[in-house]
Amino acid sequence: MRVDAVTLFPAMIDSPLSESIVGRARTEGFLELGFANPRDFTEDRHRTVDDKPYGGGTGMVMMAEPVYRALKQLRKKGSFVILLTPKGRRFDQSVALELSKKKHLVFICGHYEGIDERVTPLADLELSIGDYVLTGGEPAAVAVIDAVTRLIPGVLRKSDATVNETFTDGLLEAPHYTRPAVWRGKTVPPELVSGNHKLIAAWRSKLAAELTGKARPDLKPPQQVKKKSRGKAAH
Ligand code: 6GU
Repeated sequence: MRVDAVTLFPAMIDSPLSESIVGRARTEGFLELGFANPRDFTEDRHRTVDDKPYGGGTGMVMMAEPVYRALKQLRKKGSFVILLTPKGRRFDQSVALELSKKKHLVFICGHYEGIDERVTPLADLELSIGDYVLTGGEPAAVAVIDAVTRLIPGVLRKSDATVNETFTDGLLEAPHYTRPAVWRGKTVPPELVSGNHKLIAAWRSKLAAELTGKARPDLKPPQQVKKKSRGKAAH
């Protein structure tokens, strides 16, 4: 997958996405990450990218033209353009899964008080990562690109690693444990050391349901599809 970001601060995205699994995905060619800096698309001596807001108020607003030109250079046929903004659709695992199927994503990162509203129609989707205010779209881009990259087939070594995980089935995951079996007097649930795979699976399902009910009662597991009754239907 190709991903580009329009940002005044490319290092805020490039650096965190050079580590760990996403860093490896980049060196192995699963993810190609590029940047366009609106500052490089200015023509005045000071390379101006922001100005005072019309109507007054605090802070500065990113000007439309340098963002437009940066985007114009990056956008190809089939590109999907995402504007990162706190007023966007809330990002979640289902959005990550949709985005992981695209060939080319372009993220527009606002900074300062935001971007001139007239660039909004250039985006296919406005996206927010939650109800709080960041200094800019860059940390949000990092979160979204991370969540999307690990869903690209081949990025995670265990092919089923994204199947049973938190949120994919609408539940939180059961807790994990590793050695030692007794740590500072605390033991591991006996089911997990039983060697009985059915028992382990049943324990994990039960714990996942309990944990979700306690920690995130707002997360409703998908409705079980009712089994069709056999033989009695008219067709
Ligand atoms: Cl996408 N941008 C900013 N600046 N703040 C945010 C956000 C995005 N998502 C949540 N807060």
